[in-house]
Order: sequence, then C-alpha cells, then structure tokens
Amino acid sequence: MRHSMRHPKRLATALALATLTATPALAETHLVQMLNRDAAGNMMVFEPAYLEIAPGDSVTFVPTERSHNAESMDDMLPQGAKGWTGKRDEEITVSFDVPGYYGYKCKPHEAMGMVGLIRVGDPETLPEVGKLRGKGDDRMQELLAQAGA
Ligand SMILES: [Cu+2]
Repeated sequence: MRHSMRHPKRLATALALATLTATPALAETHLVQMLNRDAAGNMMVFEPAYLEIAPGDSVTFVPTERSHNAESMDDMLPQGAKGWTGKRDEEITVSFDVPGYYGYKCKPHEAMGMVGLIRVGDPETLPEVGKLRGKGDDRMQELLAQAGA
C-alpha cells in the first residue's frame, strides 16, 4: 500500500520497461542434430527433421555424430532464397529470411532417408517438391504431410 501512489513516476518507468522487454522481437537460433540413430531407433536422421521457424531465425546444424552434412536442395527452395552447403562433419549456422519451405539433405545418406524440411513464417505458396533418392523421397513426403503442405 505504501508504494501505490507515492512514486507514480517510478511506476510509469517500470511499466514502460516491462512493455519493452515483453516485445518478442529477437530472432531465435534453433538446433538440428545430425545423428546415426534417434531415440526411436531410426537410422541416419536429422533431429528434429521438421522445423517451423520465424523469418530472421537461424538454424545450427550440429554434427553430433560423424560422416554427415546438411545442404539445401536446389529444387526445394522458396523463390529468391539462398541455399547452403555444409561440409561433412561441419557445424553450420544458416539464417532464413525468405518465408517458405526449405528442403535439405545429408548427401551421403539421402537414399537412407536423411532429409529435412524447414517451414519459415506462414508461406503463401506450396513448396516445390524436389526429387530425392531412395528412402529420402518417402521421408520428404512424410515431412511435407506434417507441414500440411
Ligand atoms: Cu548423414
């Protein structure tokens, strides 16, 4: 009670600060691990293989286990977006500014289903669906279904 009306100016300052810090403007960095095996026993996976992020966010691909890379698929990028190519066993951080769907893969294990999908923002267009080898193709269809695309 003592505080309520004695320092109205201080109270106003506190409220202004609270409003400032509540603004969710900071870009986030998400982690995707490259694994030989996930908790469910699936072999050669990105974990998580499907991500929804905001424009301006970044994703760090972490070589938790060896012999993997993360690279975008040229035929599964939004119009005007830039792709990336991580080296094998390299940790790479990619920022995503253009809304849309980004397909990517591990080059050595594409045919074993090691592919991933990132949805940036609220895309107005459906993704281009690129062609993948072997189990990679089935897995990408599952991820697209998960994305509701
Ligand atoms: Cu791999």
